[in-house]
Amino acid sequence: MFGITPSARLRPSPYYEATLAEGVCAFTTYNHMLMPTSYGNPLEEYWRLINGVSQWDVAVERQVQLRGPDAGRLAQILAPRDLSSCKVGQGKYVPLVNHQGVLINDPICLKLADDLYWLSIADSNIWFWASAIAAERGLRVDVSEPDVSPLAIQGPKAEDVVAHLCGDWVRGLKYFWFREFDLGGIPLVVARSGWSKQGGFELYLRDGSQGTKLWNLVKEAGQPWGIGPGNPNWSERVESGLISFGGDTDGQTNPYEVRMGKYVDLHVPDDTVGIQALRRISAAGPKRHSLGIILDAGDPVSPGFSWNPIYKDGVKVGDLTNCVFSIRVQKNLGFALISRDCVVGDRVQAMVGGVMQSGVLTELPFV
Ligand code: THG
Repeated sequence: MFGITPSARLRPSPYYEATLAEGVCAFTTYNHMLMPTSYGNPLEEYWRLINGVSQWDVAVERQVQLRGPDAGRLAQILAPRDLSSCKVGQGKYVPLVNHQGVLINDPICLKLADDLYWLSIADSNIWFWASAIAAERGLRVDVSEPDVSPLAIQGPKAEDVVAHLCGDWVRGLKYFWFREFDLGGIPLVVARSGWSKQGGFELYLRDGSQGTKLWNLVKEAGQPWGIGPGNPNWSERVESGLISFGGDTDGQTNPYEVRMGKYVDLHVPDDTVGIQALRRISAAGPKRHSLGIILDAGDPVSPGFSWNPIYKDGVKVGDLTNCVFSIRVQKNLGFALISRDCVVGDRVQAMVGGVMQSGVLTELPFV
């Protein structure tokens, strides 16, 4: 169809050569990098994630490193979730908001040491944000983007593969916890995490020159379990109700509207960015909420690039922020960011690809 013009602005991942060798055939951009989105066989890639094990180039999940005596202070100033109980070796999913309480990213915060944190970010520039806030508040902390590139291993067989590769200790890792590990000269952080609900691990590679080597070691270790290439899977993530920052959120979305209220602690210190706004929003009650929508149409629909309006009784009540044909449900499923006046069971219409579709609102997740 069309190609990609190489440039230093659009950085390839350390796994780029390896994914080309696997037959990658589509990319998206994320954090000014390329991320594989297809190897040409969607059904095979989907079922490999659901029933087996899949390896993903997710180097685009960049780390914003906070290092110095005030690293923990800065992390808590940036994140409206209580990090005071976070242990070295533990990760926590944290919403980041601006001063108005609007969601600006949803990273995993990893505490590597008392003076060393990583924010493993979604698609927005938190490096600028964190360094500006550190400077304005006069904090003793160095903010940088280190040479760290996650490779995800996802699916019910992922634990067997990672145990085979790194040792049985990985079986004891709790969700979002991690350990530093040297894999025959390849420096890694091994975490139980990943953007699917099928279970798995992420290997944070700390030396970009060894991307192909790591990819091939994982591929080799996974052979007995039929490992193959994949990527964050759109159908699985919608079925599982996982939010995509920037896709399911806009310039007005607060955490309460997208089922992230449980990751906000209103008692964090008053100098946490956005906490005053979140206290107000929480007290007043958010105006929108996220529900699932199941379209009646049996054939896959094409939602296009943008959000699609949702109507009830002819009045616009919200937006369809994504829509995908679910392989397990065999229906078009989507997320509705919609007025709190609309509830589960309501029948609504959504304009998708220029066609008015009917559907019903449901709880999330779907599966
Ligand atoms: N891995 C790493 N970095 C990342 C992502 C990742 N950065 C960007 C993006 N993904 C961050 N977003 C999410 C969103 C959801 C989850 C993980 C990262 C997730 N959520 C579970 C859920 O919603 O059920 C559990 C969260 C919890 O209860 O604590 O796993 O994938 N390195």
